[in-house]
Parts: sequence; structure tokens; C-alpha cells
Amino acid sequence: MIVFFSPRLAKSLALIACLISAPILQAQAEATLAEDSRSFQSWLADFKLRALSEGISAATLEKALHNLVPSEQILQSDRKQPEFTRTFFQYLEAAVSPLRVENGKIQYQNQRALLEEVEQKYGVPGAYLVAFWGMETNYGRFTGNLPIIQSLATLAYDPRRSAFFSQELLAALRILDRGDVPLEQMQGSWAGAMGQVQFMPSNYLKYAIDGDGDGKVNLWSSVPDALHSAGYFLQQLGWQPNQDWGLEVQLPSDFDFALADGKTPRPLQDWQAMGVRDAQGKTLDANYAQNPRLVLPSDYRGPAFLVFDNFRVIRRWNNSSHYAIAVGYLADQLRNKAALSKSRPTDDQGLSLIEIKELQTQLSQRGYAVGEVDGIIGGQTRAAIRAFQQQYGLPADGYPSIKLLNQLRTTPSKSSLEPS
Ligand SMILES: [Ca+2]
Repeated sequence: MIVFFSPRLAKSLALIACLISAPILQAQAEATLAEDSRSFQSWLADFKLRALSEGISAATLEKALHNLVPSEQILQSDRKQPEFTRTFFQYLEAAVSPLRVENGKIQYQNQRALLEEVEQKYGVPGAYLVAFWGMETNYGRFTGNLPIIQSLATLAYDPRRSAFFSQELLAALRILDRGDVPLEQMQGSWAGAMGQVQFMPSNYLKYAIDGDGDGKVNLWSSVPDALHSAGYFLQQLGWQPNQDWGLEVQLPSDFDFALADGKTPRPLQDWQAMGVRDAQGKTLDANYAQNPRLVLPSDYRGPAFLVFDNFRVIRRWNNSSHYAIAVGYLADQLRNKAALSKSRPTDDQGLSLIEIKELQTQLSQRGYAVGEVDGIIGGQTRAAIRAFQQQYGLPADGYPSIKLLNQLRTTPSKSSLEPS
């Protein structure tokens, strides 16, 4: 059973109780609210003991946890499931907007000396550092304004992922204890990501660097600290110097789109033999990384990318292939590389949660294994879509679309094909 902290429910119960003048109900509602806060306070008391035993000073705990109450806003953010999925093009247009490219070019120029210093040290080219910085906080313009200690304490108290967030809360307290940043400045995202490159507290402890040499690691106010930290973090995640993230390629019209699974590395000459060319239609450069994977983030009409090891490094920072393409593409734009060769199709539209569930149900009813009908497009759902497309002679891009859903709706299901 999930114990759900819900002051709003308690408040509405109290309101209903007042309206119908039922003193008993009201007393019960107030009791629930009091119980919620008592159980948070008793959880917090235990947590303080643990933090003390792990070496965090009493003074820091006293200051940081004083008068702390859980935040309902944080719990709601944690439980929110998006109603609509964004397509690759919708995502990319927001993530790599002309304004973000323009501001990125200014930073790429302004921070040149610092970026060269960081590249020398950690092997990560400046354009990528600026791209991460832009993706995470719009070059430090928006680092999040929620108090980190309250967010993490709420999520650590909530049973859902308590162990993970308790560790992050301990790490955040350790950062305060070290004196890197004052409590008032320690603000960030609802999930606890902090500063100009949005590090979680445990990564802050492990990877954040004092880039400006003032003796403190402050990822909010120091750009040198933020960019040195991003460089060191990427190096530790396995960044390959002298290698790009990937590149846009052209596929022949009879290409087997099922090969674009984003997972299977193949020798460069194999892709070449299958007719894969660079976006300008030229032979693949033999200097590219040797065993790239093929990614098709939109449908078969959209752009295709051969991606290298650094693509996987970017996904270790944030495990999303849309994010990884956006970082790589933004870095390319900062270096004045070519824009994408494909533009957004007019019928490009993300599916709603309900439509994805229907898609999964329709596939499942036709004998294609989708796993759980959960409204999430994962590997199994994509494989089921490909199998359906292959059976009906459609390009097997594994891409969930309204068109595909309509095709499924008009395809007889297995049960209706069987003789009654
Ligand atoms: Ca510093």
C-alpha cells in the first residue's frame, strides 16, 4: 500500500465538514492533517539521527531542517504523467530554437578562453559544453527556484523512491556543511537538480569542480565552476575526445528501417554497403567512429542519424535519445554545421496517453506482444509495431503515429478472423 501524504485532501474534507456542519467529520479531517504532519516530523527526527551519524554537523541540520514541512507541489510534479507525448520535431524545435542557437553562439564566443581550458583538461570540446549548458538552464538563465532541501525531504519521506532521495538529501546537506553554497541559494528543479548544469547533489559531491579556484564549488554563481564540472563529469562518463556525437545520414528508399533500432552497432563499411550516405549524399568518412548505431527519431520520412560512443555518453547524463540528439545538434549549430535536411511533416502529431494505450491494446489483440498496456512507448511496443508493419508491407520504422493507429483500427483482429 502506498501511504499518500495529502494535505489538500485533508483540507477539502475539512471544508466539506464545515459546509455540512458535521463536527465529527471535521474533527476527523483535522486529525488526518495532524497525523500527516506528525508522521513527517517523526520521519524527519529519524532522518536527523541518521544524518548526524553520517557526519553532518548539528548546526547544518538545525539550520537546513528548521520548520521544514513537505511540499504537495513536489509530490504532484513527481506523480504527473504527461497527457501528450511530444514528437521528435516538437521536442527539437523547442530545445534547439533559433534563439537558443543565437544565445549559444554568443556564449561560445564570450567564454572561449574558459572553454579551451576545460577542453585541454577533460577532452570535451567547448561546443558540447555550451550545448549542455543551454539545454539544462538556457546558459544559466533558469536554474530552478524550488528549495532543494524541502523538495528532497518531501521525496525522501514519500515511500515511492525513498532510498534514492534520502541519499540525495544527505548529499545536499553535506554540500551545505562544506560551505560551498548558502542555504538560501540552494534552489533548483522539483527533483533536486541544481545549478547551471543541473547536477543532482550526489553528482555534485562526486564531480563538481572548483573551476575559478576560490576554494568553493558553486554551480549557481560561478560559470567556470559549472563548465569545469560539466567537462569533468562527461570525462568520467566516458567521453571520447576527438570524436563527435554522430551525424545525419541519408538512407536508400528500399532501406530496411528495422535496422534503425538505435541499439545495434555495425561496422561503418556495413552501413556503407547498405547504401547509407552522409546528409549530402557522399560516401561515409572512414575517420568516423567505427561501429555506429542507427537512430530514427521520427518516422521513416524523417531524419536518420548514425551515432557514435559519445551519443551514449550524453544518454548517461540524461537517458533520452531526443535529448542526446538535441545536445549534439545544438553543438553542431554552434559550430555552423548544416541544418537538418528533413523538415517536420504536416501530419506530425504526438499521441495522447489514451491513444498510446489503445495502440498497445490493438497490437496485443492482434497477437503482437507489447508487454503491459501502460501508455509508454518502450522497446517492446516498438518491436510490436515493427512486426505489424512488416506483416502488412509497411516501412518498419516502429514509429507510433495516428496513421498507424488508424491502420490498426481497420485491420481485423485475430479473434474476428477465427471462424465462430
Ligand atoms: Ca569556485
